[in-house]
Amino acid sequence: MSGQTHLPKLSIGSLGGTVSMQASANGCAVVPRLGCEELLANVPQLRELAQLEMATLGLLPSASLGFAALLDVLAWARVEVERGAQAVILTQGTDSLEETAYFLDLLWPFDAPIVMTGAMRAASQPGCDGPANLLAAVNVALAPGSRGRGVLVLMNDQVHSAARVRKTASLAMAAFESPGAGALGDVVEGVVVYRQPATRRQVLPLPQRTEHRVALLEACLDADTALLQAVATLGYEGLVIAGFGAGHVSGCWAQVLDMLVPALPVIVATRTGSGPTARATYGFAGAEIDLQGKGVHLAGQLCPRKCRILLWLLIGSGRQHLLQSLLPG
Ligand code: DAS
Repeated sequence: MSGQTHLPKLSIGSLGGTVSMQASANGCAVVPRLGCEELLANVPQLRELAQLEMATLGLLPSASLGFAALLDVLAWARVEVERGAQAVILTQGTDSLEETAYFLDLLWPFDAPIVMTGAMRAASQPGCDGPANLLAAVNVALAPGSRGRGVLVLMNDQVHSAARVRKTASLAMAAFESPGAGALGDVVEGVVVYRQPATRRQVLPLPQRTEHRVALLEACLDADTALLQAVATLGYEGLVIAGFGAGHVSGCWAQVLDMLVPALPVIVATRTGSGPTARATYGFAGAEIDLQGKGVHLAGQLCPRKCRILLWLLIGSGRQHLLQSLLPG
């Protein structure tokens, strides 16, 4: 590292996911295998761009990450920035990336960015995208325009905000989008081009409690109310519903919400994947006007999964009263 001391410092932590996956032999299925150093060995150009601190923080498929693990990742990233890292890069599986990025973004207090990336093709597959994504993530991490933007997701040469990014395809290489908003920027020949300036961010305090649970249910045709009714008795402290259309539930679900809302915060979001919930359009039982009258919070642009994370963090720090002001219209 001595010949590189003029280069900026970056810290890279790896958590697992397809980017780290390999098959043990031809024809075998892939599983997480590569630690951080092995991942970076496939991208030798990185050493010409930055002094790299590397840490293998986990080796999991991203569906098995959890809030406790993310709080540990956050603590690690804080220390790295306090020790002089200009930015932090995290690699992980793409399946839960839209949730982990938002979780970390809500808690990240620094101007130094966290740039998260992964891969759609495993490291042992022809045409694997992990090395290109890592290189582009380093470009994003080093770009002055990335400062003050919180946690960013880099996939397929596009930079997305943590609050809007979603995985919208199961296996396609272009699997990430920010529906309704578009990407924040692009990486073009190694240069990061942002489409808009950074905006003011709201950072939440660390949760004091972590044992509480928030349920997420999806409204669907002819659904009974058994699970919905059980939410309070099972000890959940908050509920998110991925509602129909512009934030709607059936008449029978609306009746159960009369009983639930006094007991716990309830958010209704849209299950459509794009667009906001309505506020003042529909007048039937279970539509947004009826739900707001009952004290239900409407999610605005925030997708159901991100709503659950926001509510969990707010309950954990005793700040449920801020919920409505944090739901983007
Ligand atoms: N689908 C995989 C990925 O893209 C698995 C995972 O999320 O860990 O990384």
